[in-house]
Amino acid sequence: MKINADTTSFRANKMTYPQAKLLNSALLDSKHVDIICHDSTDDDSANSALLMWEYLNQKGIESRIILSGDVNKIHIRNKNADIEEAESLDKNQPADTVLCVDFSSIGRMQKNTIGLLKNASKVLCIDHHGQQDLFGDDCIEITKNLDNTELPDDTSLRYIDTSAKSATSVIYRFFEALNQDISRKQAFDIMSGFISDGVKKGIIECDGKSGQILLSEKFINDDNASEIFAKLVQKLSPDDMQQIAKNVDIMSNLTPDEIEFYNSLNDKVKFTDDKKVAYIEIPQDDKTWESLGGDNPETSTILNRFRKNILRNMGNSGLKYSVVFYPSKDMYRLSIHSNTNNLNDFYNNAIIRLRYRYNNFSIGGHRSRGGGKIVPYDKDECQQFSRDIIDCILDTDKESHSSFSA
Ligand SMILES: [Mn+2]
Repeated sequence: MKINADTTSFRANKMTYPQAKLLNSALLDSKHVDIICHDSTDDDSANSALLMWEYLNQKGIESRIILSGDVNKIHIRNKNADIEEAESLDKNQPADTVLCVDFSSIGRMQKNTIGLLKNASKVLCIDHHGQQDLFGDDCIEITKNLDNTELPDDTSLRYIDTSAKSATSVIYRFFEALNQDISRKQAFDIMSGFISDGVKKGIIECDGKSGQILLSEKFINDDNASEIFAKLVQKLSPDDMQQIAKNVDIMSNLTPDEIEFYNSLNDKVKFTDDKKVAYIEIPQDDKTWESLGGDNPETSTILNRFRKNILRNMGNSGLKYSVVFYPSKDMYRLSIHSNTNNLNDFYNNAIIRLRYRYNNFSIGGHRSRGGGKIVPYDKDECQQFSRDIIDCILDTDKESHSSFSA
């Protein structure tokens, strides 16, 4: 069932005691618990799994963590936990209890884990994603911030709070409801998932070198997030916070090849004649791009940093837009930053002009940053696409300028 409420008197979504008790007894009444993370497991999913694994371990319940993707890119404190990669999992293994952490959609499951779910005698879920197609109506899905008095009386083995900023913070609410004190180690894991997802959402910024964590206004105004953050910080040392910031700050953890690629962008950048637009085109068959693993968290962070930096450094000399064109799976993408705060006009113009010219064209985002894509036929079409986009940026810019002077 879905719980919606429009309330302005929100304090923080707590988990109710009956809800926590139901999940807890289902877990403790198990012979073995398989804790499944989502495909391309990230820090939030992995840390959620670790928190639950350690909890079960402490209670004498056998369990293991199943994660997938590039395990070396995940940051978890306790690497001695029982961790298995989904890629090497026996598909037909029977399961006793399955606990899904940080996903509730079949589309986010590594295919080898689906069998476990089907064979399990009990399936539990702790999540914060709105994309929910695994459990149908058989779940509690809290989609809005609720006042304490409005929390649902119903309970379910699948608990999804989409107002939570990370799956680890839903687990925080689980321990809180059970009146379990949070240890420093647990606080570290909860914070790791929290900061990692927060950075992705853009409500937190991290500097791995100084260990600084900057909270956006949006974050501070979110009672649920700021309450959990404040409670976790109390448990952690400045060194802990620095370590977490370092783990999440991708730019501080690049490989030598990635750093070389980042530095090479200065040679690759081109400018339009009027110097308003800086842009980079990475062709579909680019070997370096391929060797770095194509479009992934590292390469997209590098390109993002490049766009922001060049605007910051050259904004005073008239640069208004920075754009990168790059291949991504079967697509050709563009990402754009602008200091004009007026990209909406560009998106609208691009849609009018290019919608029928390109296969699967889409574009959009925020006023200062956004992106688009096509599914191209060949390399030539990619080049044509970047020319069309640049033309569209320049024309839109001229229009806005003439409307100012008019
Ligand atoms: Mn998450």
